[in-house]
Amino acid sequence: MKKVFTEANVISMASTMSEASGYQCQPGSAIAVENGKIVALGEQAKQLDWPKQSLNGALVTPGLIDSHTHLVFAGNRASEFEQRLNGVPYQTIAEQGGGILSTVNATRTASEDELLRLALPRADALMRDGVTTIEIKSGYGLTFEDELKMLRVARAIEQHLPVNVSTTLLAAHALPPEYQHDADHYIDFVCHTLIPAAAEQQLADAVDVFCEKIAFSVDQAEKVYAAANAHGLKIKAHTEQLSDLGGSVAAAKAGALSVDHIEYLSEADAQLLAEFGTVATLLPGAFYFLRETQHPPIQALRDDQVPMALATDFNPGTSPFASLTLMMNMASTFFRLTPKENLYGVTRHAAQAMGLESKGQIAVGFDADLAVWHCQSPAELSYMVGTAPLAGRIVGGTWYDNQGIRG
Ligand code: DI6
Ligand code: FE
Repeated sequence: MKKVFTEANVISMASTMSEASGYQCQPGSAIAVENGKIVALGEQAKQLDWPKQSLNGALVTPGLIDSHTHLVFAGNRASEFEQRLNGVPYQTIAEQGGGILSTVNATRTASEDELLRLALPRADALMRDGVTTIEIKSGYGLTFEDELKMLRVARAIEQHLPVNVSTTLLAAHALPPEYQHDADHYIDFVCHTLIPAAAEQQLADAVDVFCEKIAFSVDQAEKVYAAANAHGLKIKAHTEQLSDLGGSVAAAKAGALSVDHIEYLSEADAQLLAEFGTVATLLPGAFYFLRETQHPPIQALRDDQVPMALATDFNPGTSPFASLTLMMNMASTFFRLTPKENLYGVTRHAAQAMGLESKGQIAVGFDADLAVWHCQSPAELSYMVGTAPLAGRIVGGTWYDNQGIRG
């Protein structure tokens, strides 16, 4: 339960973006952990007479946090991918009952065991990239039982793999066929039946809405946020992905932790996010896979000091990528984010986007969730893809090597 990790080149992220110290390497440092928490750093940690484990001069960052995934689902959408390559737009496929609804059919049919069997290797892939915490959304069930089933599967991942999972009820992801032309009644069902049940059974930490022309309106989203607030659940939102409906500001006003996608966010609304303290989550995998050309208003977000998070959005339709370091590379190539902004985006800012106050930094009192890299500088994490520089992860104070073997 007590251990000191020595010879660590620590990038703590324990300061805001604008203060320099958090991204400065502290070479040859030490991190003392006890009962899953960081209890001492540097000289203080070295002096403790506890069992020691040398990290041999490896780079140590906070464990990476993937703050937006849809990794519980059945089936795949390779044929839809092929359709799009033959010229059919994503929106048209969605309107014809394909898209999200095809994954809904496959997910409804799958048993809980089957969904878990499919989800575990996806979570494992993220972990091999240094991830220690994953947010997982429902949204492919769209019935009472199937949404709760998805959330139970997401929770179960934590029992099978050394990773922290937070769950999000995304029942307002698409209109289920049972409610066709009756979106308001579906939203009533989400607000008055599903959210209370998910909260009561402690299956959801947060609630999310896909606020878009092909999904739910700002008015409908606001009802869902009110129900989430009434039941003590956090709020996240998919907004301004395909068009500018003003959904981001509506979510921020309702207290959303983050607004995600935001390619079509206006610069004026970017400024409002700063006032509400909402995190702007960028999802470059979906941007890339949909061959989107509209860029999120990065410079406005930067100027207004809106914290930017970065996530995989791992899902079978628009972002089939289980690698957070690939997203870091894409954020730099597509959005010109710096490696420093990327690392904030997958650690400190990602923790903020999930409301996890004890994660995302290497500091006393924080959870002992760390990623250990065969790297000289943190820029390498955004630079080279597929060479797996991960030496291991420390989850709740316990070491796992890059094969996931506990040490
Ligand atoms: N936006 C997305 O990119 C995903 N969900 C959402 O609201 C797409 C999910 C899918 O196509 O299966
Ligand atoms: Fe998403």
